Amino acid sequence: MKSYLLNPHAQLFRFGNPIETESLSYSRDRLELQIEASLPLFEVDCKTDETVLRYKMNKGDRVLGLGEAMGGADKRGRYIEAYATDDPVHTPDKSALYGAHNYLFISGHSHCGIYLDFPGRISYDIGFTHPDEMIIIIDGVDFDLYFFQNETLLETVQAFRNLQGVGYAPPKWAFGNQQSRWSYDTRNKILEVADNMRKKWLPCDAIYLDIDYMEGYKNFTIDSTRFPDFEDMVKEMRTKGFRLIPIIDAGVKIEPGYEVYEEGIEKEYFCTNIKGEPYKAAVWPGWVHFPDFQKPQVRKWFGEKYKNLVDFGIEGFWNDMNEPSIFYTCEGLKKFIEKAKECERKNLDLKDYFELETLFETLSGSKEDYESMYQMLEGHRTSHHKIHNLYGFNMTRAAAEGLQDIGSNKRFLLFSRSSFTGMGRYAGLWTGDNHSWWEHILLMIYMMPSLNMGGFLYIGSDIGGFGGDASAALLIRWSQASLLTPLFRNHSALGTRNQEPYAFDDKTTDTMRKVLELRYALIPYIYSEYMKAALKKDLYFKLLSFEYDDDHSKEVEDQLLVGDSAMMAPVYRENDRGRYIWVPEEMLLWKTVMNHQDEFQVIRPGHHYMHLELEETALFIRKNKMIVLSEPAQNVDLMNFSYLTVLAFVDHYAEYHYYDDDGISMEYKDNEQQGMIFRIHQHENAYKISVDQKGNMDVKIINFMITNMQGEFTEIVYQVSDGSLQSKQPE
Ligand code: MIG
Repeated sequence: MKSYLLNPHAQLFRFGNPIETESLSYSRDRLELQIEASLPLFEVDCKTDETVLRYKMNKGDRVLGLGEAMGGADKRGRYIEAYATDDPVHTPDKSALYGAHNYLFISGHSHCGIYLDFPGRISYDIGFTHPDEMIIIIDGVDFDLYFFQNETLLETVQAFRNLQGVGYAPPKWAFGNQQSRWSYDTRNKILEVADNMRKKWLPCDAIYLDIDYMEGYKNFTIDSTRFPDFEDMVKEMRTKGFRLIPIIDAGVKIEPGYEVYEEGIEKEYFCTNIKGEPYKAAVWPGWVHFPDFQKPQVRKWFGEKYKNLVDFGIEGFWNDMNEPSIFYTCEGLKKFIEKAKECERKNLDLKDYFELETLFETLSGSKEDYESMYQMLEGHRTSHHKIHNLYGFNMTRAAAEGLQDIGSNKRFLLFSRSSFTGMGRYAGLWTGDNHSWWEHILLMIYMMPSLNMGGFLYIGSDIGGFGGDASAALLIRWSQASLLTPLFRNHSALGTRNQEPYAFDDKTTDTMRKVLELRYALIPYIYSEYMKAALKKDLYFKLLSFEYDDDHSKEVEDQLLVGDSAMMAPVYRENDRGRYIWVPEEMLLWKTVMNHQDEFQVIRPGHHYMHLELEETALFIRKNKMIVLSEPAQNVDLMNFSYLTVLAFVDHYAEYHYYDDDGISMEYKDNEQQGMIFRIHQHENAYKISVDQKGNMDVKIINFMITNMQGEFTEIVYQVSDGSLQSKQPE
């Protein structure tokens, strides 16, 4: 083992000879070799083909991180596996989901964290077997272990965030409401959704095309019977104010004559079996091959294919089935059929019956299949199983790099189902096939900050739940809880009840309109905070314990700090008309109420019960902080960001960097200071406001609404003309 000092708060311990995953992005020229440094706190046991890490947990230690996983934000007491899995039933006992996120932070008397840069399977027994012991088993001996330590939890996580590179920036319209379903499978159905949205005044920016838009589930093709004149349809939708977002799957259909298949075969672009023949598995299209995204030339080739759809006017994609999901292979099916034949007409005992059942259940996503698939790694044929967790990451990287070449200076919407740390530089992710269960609202709340720690910023869950039938109340509460999630998309599975915001009764439609309008009003703040987090490698979602160190704040997992100024505390239980909240310092509660004026209330520090009817949405503004709003519209393109409202809660002094840019180009990259700095001083009940502008901004009017600690409101309107600021009100 060799060890390097990256900076005072990050050390790299290199075990053996790890492969380069490219999950992190930092300059490696100044690595300082440390002689005789040893890994703090963890005991390491290097065996022949696996490595075991042990850590003795102290009484108050919390274990945060691990991204997309079941359980609360604190993972203590759980067993988790990093092995990308397509499991559509997220029950509490599931150990593996779609992504592999190998970072965790231990927060107790002191704070430290690790990141394991290893593409194979890792298991985390976090006090599941022995209550005070964390046992991590890495399925290999070659890996990089990063160790982080700093004064505070936030700084410790930032030491990791700092190695991750600048985050993915979606176009600004991607912060609008998006409507999906498996499937709106004809042109008419898409039009119907669009028209319903507009007719009912439900703001919406995008409608999704699930697998049925393709011809025979072949990537980059279009079923021209269901979608005649696709290009015209894309245009028509754009005039109506919607973008269409098609899905792309990992598997390439085996079909002679199909361009992607033919090219892949000819150029040997597919994963193989041990003999070097293209590996065959079944997914939606029937038999498929999987592109070997480990090869740079394959990434380039696949990435360029997105042009087929971009040429029709498409501006966003979602990558699915890229764990990669396998329904079955010949070998798996054969084993099952043999067993079934053996059982035929037999009086089955328990053992036989369960063997049969297990064989059937493990047909999909079987480890044996992944073991017998091969990819090229640094010139060597390597079992896919060993680098399994990189597959979705590299598929999505291929797409991102392809789109960058195709669009040059243009941003695309892109997110993926499977992921590995580092994918946050290229794209976002959604949390996969949740259910229309109340428990899954809470699961989403837990996942958001856990994912952020790993640099996944453009994230969200299927609002209303994917599997199962949603009720109106579930959809409303889920939407309220997603008020500030960067990705805001309602999606549901084939055969489930319709759950568009207009699919229930009128009252639900009205409530949903109110929630969506609030979402759109908040887009200046959401976008500003998102972009700052991406550019400055910071966090967008934070647990309270990242900012407040009182004992209660450490416990709270169902309230989140969002960006610099806001806290959310949604209601997520059926029939609840309010909830308990912990308020660590004075905050301003903003409640939107149906058919009434919004309510504002200063909440004192402490425990409170907050009443919140189904039709009401709550948002908290932190002390000496502000949020920026503008008028909602039917889509983001129609919003006018020249007229802003700043809602501030000021004791003595508050300052805010409002970031904004054109929302479509790549020019944000060197402009992290772009925007306006608002400063509000309070002195003897009068406010002094100053506004500094950096870069091109088109802000004309700013309406400052300031609340003091007593809950008294002051409104000051500013006009920006010729770059200078004038109060419209006499001083
Ligand atoms: O096996 O494309 O998670 O969002 O609607 C199901 C159909 C395949 C899984 C995705 C889901 C999508 C569905 N896909």
